Amino acid sequence: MEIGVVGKPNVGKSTFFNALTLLDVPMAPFPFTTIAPNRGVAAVRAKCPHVDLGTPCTPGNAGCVDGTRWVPVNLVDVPGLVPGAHEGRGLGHKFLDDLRPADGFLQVVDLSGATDAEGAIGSPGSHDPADEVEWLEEELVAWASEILSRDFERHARVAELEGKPAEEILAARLTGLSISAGAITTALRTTELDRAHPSAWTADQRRTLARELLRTAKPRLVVANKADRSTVDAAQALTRALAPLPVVPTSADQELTLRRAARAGLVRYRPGDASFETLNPDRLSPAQRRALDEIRATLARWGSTGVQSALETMVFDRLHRIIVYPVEDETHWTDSRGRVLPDAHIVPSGTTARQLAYRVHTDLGANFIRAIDARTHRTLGADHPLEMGAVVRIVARR
Ligand SMILES: Nc1nc2c(ncn2[C@@H]2O[C@H](COP(=O)(O)OP(=O)(O)OP(=O)(O)O)[C@@H](O)[C@H]2O)c(=O)[nH]1
Ligand SMILES: [Mg+2]
Repeated sequence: MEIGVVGKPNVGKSTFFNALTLLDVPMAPFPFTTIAPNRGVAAVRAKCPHVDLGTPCTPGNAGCVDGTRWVPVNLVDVPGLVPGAHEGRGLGHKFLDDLRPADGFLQVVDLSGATDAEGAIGSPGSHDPADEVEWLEEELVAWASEILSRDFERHARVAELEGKPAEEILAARLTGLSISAGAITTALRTTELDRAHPSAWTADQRRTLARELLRTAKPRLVVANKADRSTVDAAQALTRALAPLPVVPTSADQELTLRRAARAGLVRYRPGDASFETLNPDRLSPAQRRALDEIRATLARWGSTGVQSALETMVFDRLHRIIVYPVEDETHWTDSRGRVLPDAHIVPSGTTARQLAYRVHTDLGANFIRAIDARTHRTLGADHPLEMGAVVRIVARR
């Protein structure tokens, strides 16, 4: 699972990325600080089933803190896009190719309205963050449409002669873009293109198709950053303007400060919390003290810094992912080596018992007999869709 962080320059994409990954990529108050994509690992929270079991877990891939499992999600931060990037403006848009495998995009905007389309700083409120959401979509559409159109007519003609359906032609053009066959079928249906003659589709028609494909296959969420410099009214106005696109107000800069302070042992704070506790007041400099006071004001106004919640809203609400735990022993919830609930898998909602078996190991999928819900000890058939938090034993032929 991978999520791309996109937006115009200087809105706080790298700060947001650093806050979630605790990496240290460059951030600065001017545009084009990031010139090549950054990759890192963030995490989403899920209640660990060990709480229900009453035995501590032995986590392998996802850490467990106080009954909360932190399940890894890949995050990619890219350079800023400007209007006309597909024509080479700013840093262009070639770097978007690094987002081909992304399952969805988090678009960071400057809620305080103090940065123009190129990322230059102006006075607060001088720019409407709703504008950049519109043109950024056009840039993404231009990118996807370019990928789709590369040598399209020639490939389409050959495929038509071989009697291949339009779906197959598109799937071949879009390899690596992480767009499912289902999404392609849906987009074709919505656009009502002549499926029998893809080679006759105009550039405009391919663009419409690219737009539909992005809409179905790459969900977006707007991260309204720099909320510490803005108001709840502004966030509500942006939410109304962009509906039904979800908007989550954040203060990435403050989340980063809190996570780093927690790592340094200065505060007790867990990402997503509504408050924090100062641990060693004597060790704080006056500047640190002021920063923490400002953060307290943000937390009081917004409930949290919003950063963790933006990621989780994307993963759970927009991308419909669930967390499931395969085990080998249905009583003790252990693997063959006696580790309790070792692996947390993040999978699309609707994933069946057999599909989970395939994810764990191809052999396990191929030799699947049945699964057992370790909570209820009930048998689950191959096509049984799993639920959030399911603990599952897979029974396979040896
Ligand atoms: N007030 C405030 N400033 C922030 C926040 N997040 C980031 N910033 C500041 O915004 C500036 C730009 O941050 P970056 O993270 O470098 O922005 P970016 O979008 O990655 O910029 P490019 O890589 O140039 O496209 C820096 O000075 C950050 O400290 C925030 O939540 N509140
Ligand atoms: Mg950056």
